[in-house]
Amino acid sequence: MEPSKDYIFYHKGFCFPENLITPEYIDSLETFEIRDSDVFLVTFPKSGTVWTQNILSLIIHEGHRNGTENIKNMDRMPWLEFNIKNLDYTALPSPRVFATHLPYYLTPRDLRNKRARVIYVTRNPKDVLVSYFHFSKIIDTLEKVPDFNIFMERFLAGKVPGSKWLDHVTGWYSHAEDFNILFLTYEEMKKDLRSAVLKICDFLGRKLSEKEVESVVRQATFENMKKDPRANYEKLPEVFEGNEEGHFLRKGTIGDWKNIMTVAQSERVDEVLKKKMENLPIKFIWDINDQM
Ligand code: PPS
Repeated sequence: MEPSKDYIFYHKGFCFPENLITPEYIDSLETFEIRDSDVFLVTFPKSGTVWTQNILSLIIHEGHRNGTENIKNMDRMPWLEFNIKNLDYTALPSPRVFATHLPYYLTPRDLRNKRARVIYVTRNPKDVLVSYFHFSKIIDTLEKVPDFNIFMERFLAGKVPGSKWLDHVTGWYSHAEDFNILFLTYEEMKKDLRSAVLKICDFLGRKLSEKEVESVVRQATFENMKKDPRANYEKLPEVFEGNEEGHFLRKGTIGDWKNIMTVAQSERVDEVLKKKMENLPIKFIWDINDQM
């Protein structure tokens, strides 16, 4: 079962969701004017984007941290390539933060001149795959694929927005020297959120007091984000169906793949990915009880 052409298209070798972006807009991003203070949060889908967005917002905006501002993360930190609300990005106050799933070679040219900062977050691909499968059931812009096995084969073949997981991650890691970039993993954030927050503060050159760091960490836990309407993506734009069954913040853990994948499916992912993953400078962990 091939993906429906109504849901995806390819441009410059990369798979995009059909209704959220045009090839012309993608091309225009090459010359997107960036500011030195900009931060670009880059991920393959379902790798911890919204989580890191929330952490960034809590670090950068005191009003978010102390609860005096009620601005949703998705409004404050828009998607670079999916400008669904037609915002004027030049009118956003500095520092601007953009989220993006773009591969390294489609990002604004000046990012590759080491202007602005990039934070790249990776997650182990089995949890990405399972999260993606569930997400496809609650979002209008993805084709619903009831059979996990079919979704898995599409994921492995790169026939989903974001293309092949391994290409995305390898591309960014192997071009690290072109960017001013911080690499993080979902798993290290889950295992030691405080250290990840401190790494981000350091990268951004932000000095927070001990109390402020504590406040960021507390508000960025899965449980607290789920309750926070600024961060939980429960009221999403019209692209979502308002589906009662699924939540954007679904499980938020490491190793949920074991609850859905059979041994054969897990081996199939290993067969396609694991050998090549050994070349990446990342220590992947696959279970919440594994040590970093
Ligand atoms: S998207 O659609 O690409 O922007 O999705 P993304 O935000 O990258 O990934 C969604 C998954 O991240 C989980 N999440 C969290 N996990 C742990 N702690 C916190 N605070 C947190 N916030 C979001 C979210 O639950 C999705 O993972 P799954 O496995 O589906 O729960």
